[in-house]
Amino acid sequence: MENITVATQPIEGQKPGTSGLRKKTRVFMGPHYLENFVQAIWNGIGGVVGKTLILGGDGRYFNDRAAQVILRMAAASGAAKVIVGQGALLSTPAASNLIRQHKTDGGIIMSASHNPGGPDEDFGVKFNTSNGGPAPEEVTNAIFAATESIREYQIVETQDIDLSVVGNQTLGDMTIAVVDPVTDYAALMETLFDFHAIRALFSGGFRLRFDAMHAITGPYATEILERRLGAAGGSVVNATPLPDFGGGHPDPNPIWAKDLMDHMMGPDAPDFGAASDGDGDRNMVVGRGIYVGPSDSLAVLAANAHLAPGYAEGLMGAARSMPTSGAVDRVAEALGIACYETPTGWKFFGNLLDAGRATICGEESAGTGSDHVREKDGLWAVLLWLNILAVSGKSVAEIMADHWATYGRNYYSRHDYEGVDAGDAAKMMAVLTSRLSGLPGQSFAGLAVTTADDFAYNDPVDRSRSEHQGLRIEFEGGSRVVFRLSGTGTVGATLRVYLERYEDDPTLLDQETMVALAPIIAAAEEIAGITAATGRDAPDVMT
Ligand code: VG1
Ligand code: CO
Repeated sequence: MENITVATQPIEGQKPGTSGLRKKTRVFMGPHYLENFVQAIWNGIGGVVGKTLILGGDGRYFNDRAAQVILRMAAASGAAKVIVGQGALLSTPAASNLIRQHKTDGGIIMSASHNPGGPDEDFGVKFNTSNGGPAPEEVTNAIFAATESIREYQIVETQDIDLSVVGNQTLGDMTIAVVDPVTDYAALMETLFDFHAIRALFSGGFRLRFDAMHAITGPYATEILERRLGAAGGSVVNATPLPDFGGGHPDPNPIWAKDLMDHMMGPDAPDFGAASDGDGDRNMVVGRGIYVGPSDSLAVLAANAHLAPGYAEGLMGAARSMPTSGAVDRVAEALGIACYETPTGWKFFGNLLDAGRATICGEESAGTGSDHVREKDGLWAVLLWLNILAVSGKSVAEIMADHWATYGRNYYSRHDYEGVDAGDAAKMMAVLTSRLSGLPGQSFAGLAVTTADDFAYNDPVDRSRSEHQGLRIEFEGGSRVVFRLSGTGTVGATLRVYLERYEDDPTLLDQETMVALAPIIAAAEEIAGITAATGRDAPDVMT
C-alpha cells in the first residue's frame, strides 16, 4: 500500500447546491472530479487527521466505486476511522443517526436523492457535520473555496476493500468498521413510536402498501414494517435497491409514484400507502382514496405528534421552509409554540433543532423530520402517521377532514418547469425581482397584491443571513405565489412556482386543488409571464 500525492487543477462548477454537489454520473466519473471534491471537503473542514467519519450512500450507480475512492482518500489524509454501511449503503437519515450516535466528526453521503440514477443520470456527494446535519453554508462555502484553489490530492493505492461483511478491518493506520445499515436506525425508531399499538393495528387487518421505489428505504422498511411491526409480507414493494432505481425517478409524488397512486385510488385500495425517495429522506403519504400533500402532512404530524411516545411531552416549536404552505403555522399557533420560516433545504433547520427551538420541521417537497436526527426522514414520517392512525382509530380521510374543519385548508400545489434554458430563467427572475417593489396595490387576474419581496433569512441562533431565497407575492385573503430556481438539478434550470390559497369556509373545504387554485395560477402567469419567458405553456411536473 502506497500513499501518493496526485497533481490536479481546480475543476469549475463544484459548488454545492441545496443539498450537496450533484452532477451527471459521467461528470463525477471523469478524471479527478470526485477526488478533487473529496479533497476539497477535507481541506474545507480543516483536514481529517485523527477524525472519525461515517460513509454510505443510496446504492445508485457509481456508489460502490466512489466509496472505495473516498475510503482511500480518508486513509491517505490521516483519518482515524470510517464507519461504513454494509455494501456502502446508508439512507440519509440513518447516516445522520450514525454520526450522532457514534459522536463522529461528520460523514459523507453519496446520493443525488430524488434524481434518477445510472451511468447517464445523476450522482451526488454531500458532507454532514458532527451534529448529523447537512453542512451549513459557512462550511459548504469553505469547501467550494477549496475546490477553486486545489493543486493536489492524497490517495492510497490498494486493492478494493471488501465492504460486504460486517466487521473491522484496517487500511494503513485507519480503521474501517463495516456496520449493518439498518440495525441502529430501527432501534431509534422503536424509542420514538408505539410499536405495540402499530402492531395491534396490523394484526387487526390494517393493510399497507409501501413503495420503496427500488431505492435505499427497501431494507429499512422491510425490517421495520414487515418484520418488527407485522405488516403482511409483500406490503413493502420495490424493496431491493437497484443502481438505476429500476429506470424510474425515485421521487415520491403522485407523478413518479403513479403506481402507488393507482393502487390507493383503486377499488381494493389498502388503508395506507407511502413511498420514499432515492436516499430515504422524503416521504409521500396517501390514504385510501385520498392523497395527503406534504405541507398538510407536516401540519397533521405537528398537531398529533403527542400521540407518539417520543413526542408525548409536546413540541418545543415547529419550522417549515418558506415555500411550504402555512398549514403548520396554524397548528403552531393553536399549540402556543413558535413557528419558524427558513429557506429551502434541510441545512437551515439544523441550528433550530440543535438549539431546542424546533422539534418538528418540514418542507413542501415531501420532507418531514424531527430532532431525532438532523435530516428529514421518510420512514419516520410514515411511522408517525401509523402511530397516529393506530392510537386515534381514524382513517386518513377522517383525519384530514377533521384537520381542515379545525384549522381551515391551505390549498397548495407546486408547478415545476424543468430543463429550462438557464439564461432565460435567470432573466425572468431578474425582471421579476426588479418589479417586486411596484407590485403591492396592483391586481392580477382579479387578485390584489398586498406584499412582495425577495425572501432573506436571518438565522436566530447564529445570526447568519441568507439572501435571495425566493420571490414571494402575497394577495389579499392570504393567498400567495412563490417563484424560485431549484438548486438540485443537473441540466439547465428548473423554475419552481409554489401556489397557495387559504380557505376556511366550511362549505369550500372539499374542492379539487387545481380548481381552488385556478385564480392564483392565472395571477402567477399574468405577473411573471412564465409562458413567454420559458417557452412552455404548461409545467412539466405538478405536485
Ligand atoms: C429540492 C427541494 C428541497 C429539498 C431539496 C433536497 O431542492 O425543493 O425542499 O430540501 O430538494 O431534497 P431544490 O433546490 O431543487 O428546490 V433531497 O430529498 O434531494 O435531499
Ligand atoms: Co432525498
